[in-house]
Amino acid sequence: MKPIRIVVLISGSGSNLQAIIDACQNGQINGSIAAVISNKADAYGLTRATQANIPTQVLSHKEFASREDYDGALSQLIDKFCPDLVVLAGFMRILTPSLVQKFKGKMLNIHPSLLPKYQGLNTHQRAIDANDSEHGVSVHFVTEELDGGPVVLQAKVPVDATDTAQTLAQKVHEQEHIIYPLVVKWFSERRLTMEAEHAVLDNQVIPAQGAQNPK
Ligand code: NHR
Ligand code: GAR
Repeated sequence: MKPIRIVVLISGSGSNLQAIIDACQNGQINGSIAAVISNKADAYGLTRATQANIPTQVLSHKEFASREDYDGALSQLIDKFCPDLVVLAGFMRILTPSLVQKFKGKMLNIHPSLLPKYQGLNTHQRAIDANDSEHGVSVHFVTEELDGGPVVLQAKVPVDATDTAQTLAQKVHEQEHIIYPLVVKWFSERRLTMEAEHAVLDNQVIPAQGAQNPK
């Protein structure tokens, strides 16, 4: 099977990027990262990419007058690398409907909550404030609805009485680095698709809480 080409979009530390780099290198994912694009010039993930000999690009949203202009430039930049899959890994800019449409079924995001709970930002503090006993992370296909696309896989972590947003984020991160490479592996094996707003794995529609017996 032909290895897939992946473009990863980041804004920050890139620990999920690192997990995907490692999974490409050890053969878990049937593919390679063609480029890493950041909207922030000082994102540590750019250093991680360079260390792995992956081309990097910075496209700062501050240099564009509107979201439409930025996403037009971003779309062209992504296209240069001819990706089969675009992975949002801590990318912090909301994408316009036209960009999302263009990569429909080929764009994944990792969001630090048990969706549909806590769409948007500041999820760890919101889970603590709500006294939730469990929290977690979701990988989903990106659609026009922010954090609203079909869920592929979730992982749960317990919320302890002593947890702060920081300690909870750490626990969630450990799970992120397991589930994101696994989902990209499925995509690389052509087992995972999006059909009519549903995520489909091995020809079965994935339920709202994500795939249940992931392998
Ligand atoms: N775009 C679309 N259309 N759909 C999604 O599901 C998207 C998306 C873009 C990013 C990641 C998302 C997350 O996992 C994501 C999913 C940024 C914001 C945000 O409010 C919200 C959600 C996500 C990413 N960004 C501010 C903005 O004005 C900027 C915040 C900042 O720079 O710190 O774009 O949570
Ligand atoms: C991750 O926890 C991811 O779930 C979250 O940002 C972190 C990025 O970490 N994503 C969002 O909050 C998207 N709005 P990383 O840069 O180390 O991969």
